Amino acid sequence: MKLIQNHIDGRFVPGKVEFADVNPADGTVVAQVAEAGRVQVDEAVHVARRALRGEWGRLGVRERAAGLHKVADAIEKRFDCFVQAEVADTGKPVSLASKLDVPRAAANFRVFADLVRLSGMESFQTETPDGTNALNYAVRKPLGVVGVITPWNLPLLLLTWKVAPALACGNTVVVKPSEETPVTATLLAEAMQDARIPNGVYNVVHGFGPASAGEFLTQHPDVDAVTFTGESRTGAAIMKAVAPTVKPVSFELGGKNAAIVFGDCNFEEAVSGLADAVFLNTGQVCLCAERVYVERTIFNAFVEAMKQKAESLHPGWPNDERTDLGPLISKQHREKVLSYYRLAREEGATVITGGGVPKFDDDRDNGFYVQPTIYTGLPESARCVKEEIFGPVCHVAPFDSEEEAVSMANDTKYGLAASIWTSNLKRGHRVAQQMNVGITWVNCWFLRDLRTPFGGAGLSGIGREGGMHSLNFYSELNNICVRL
Ligand code: NAD
Ligand code: 6OH
Repeated sequence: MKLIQNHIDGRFVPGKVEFADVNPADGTVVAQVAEAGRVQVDEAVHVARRALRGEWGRLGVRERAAGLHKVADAIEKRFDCFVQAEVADTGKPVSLASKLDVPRAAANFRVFADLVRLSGMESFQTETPDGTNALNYAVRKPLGVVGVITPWNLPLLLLTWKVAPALACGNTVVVKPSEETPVTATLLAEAMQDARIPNGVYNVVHGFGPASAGEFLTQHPDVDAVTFTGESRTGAAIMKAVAPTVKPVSFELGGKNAAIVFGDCNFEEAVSGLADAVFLNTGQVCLCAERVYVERTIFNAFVEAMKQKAESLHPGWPNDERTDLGPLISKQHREKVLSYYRLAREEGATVITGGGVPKFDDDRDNGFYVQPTIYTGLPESARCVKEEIFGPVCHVAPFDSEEEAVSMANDTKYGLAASIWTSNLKRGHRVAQQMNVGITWVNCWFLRDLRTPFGGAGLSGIGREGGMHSLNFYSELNNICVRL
């Protein structure tokens, strides 16, 4: 059986304990994974610190940027390998991994390589009482060793979204990928070697959160900053862990995102966009819409059209090009999603479609598939309308006025993303500006420009990444004031 190892100082190293990496499509074990203990996490942090003082720390911005482009080249060279690894680990359709996850990983390196090379610095000429003036300018320095902790839903995309800007700014990293999806982070170590990124700059430790590699990394006194994507509750635990050493954090957390569909929308485009927003990656994208508010004039037609979309999805084997709905990530996550399917009924929902588990009569019955599901009829106070489910499911509710729609959409402790569907652009802007979220799409969803701010309000996160926001998080600014 294949062994997925830790990667420390350019070497692949086993662990004392191993755990299984399971294929969610049929429940088979695809590999064993070496769990890093406290000693190995300590070693990874130590070599990452040492690498800061070595060749990597002496490189100029242009050389670092060139190195990151080579990492992108190396990802593209191993494209099929990355796609296959991501498909086996997550169960996501091969079409999705090859259109979204792997191309975005390469793009993450290219965008931040270019951005850091082309970005200038802040400067101010400051007047002094004697008229001699002073010049202020800020220089960027790396934070140091950055701990990167990532989830299982878009494993390589989300890991590289953080690793690329961290390296662009001259840091070294110790990454702890999700225990559910350890392979692409490990493959990335090979791409780093192809690109001749010096040893110790990119290190991987495998394991779980509490009392395992995740916690050992966040608690480590020699880690200078932690960047994390995952559940809001995990973010809270990490905040506690970093508090004693006052590490800066960047958190991209959960959501309970709303979509508002106005009667004047382009109906076909809205239905098709919303079908993506609800079901893409089996609903396991933090930006997915789980609350859909539809103007009453088109409510029945919209629910019927979404039902047809849900029922036309093809929940096949992940490697089948026709598959557009994979399984959930794990047995445990399926239990959670199914518990919400049950709860929705107890809370009085009308089941428009789905609500259960599909039957295949082949090995997929040992996997973690669920039916795409649409509910209506729940009160806004229902737990299924308030809590993140993270599955292929939404609740659709009618509204009668713009104010009512805005008020329902904003009635949440989360604040990640929203989408507005209307052909009245004036209304699109007006409503978008009232959304208490970090990202609002108008007549589209998950359309990304990597230079834009990305992050969430409330329980959905702390800070913004993307473009200059990433460069600002992953560097320490030293303002220099020179008397002229
Ligand atoms: P999770 O929080 O369970 O795990 C994420 C990572 O944190 C894993 O690597 C895990 O091992 C680690 N971890 C868990 N407990 C830890 C601890 N105490 N200390 C240190 N590390 C710990 O999240 P998940 O289930 O993997 O991912 C799904 C969640 O991620 C959803 O809530 C989703 O909304 C969120 N998410 C948010 C974004 C965003 O950009 N806002 C993107 C993707 C996913
Ligand atoms: C959450 O599951 C998706 C996050 C997406 C990004 O962070 C991104 O940069 O597109």
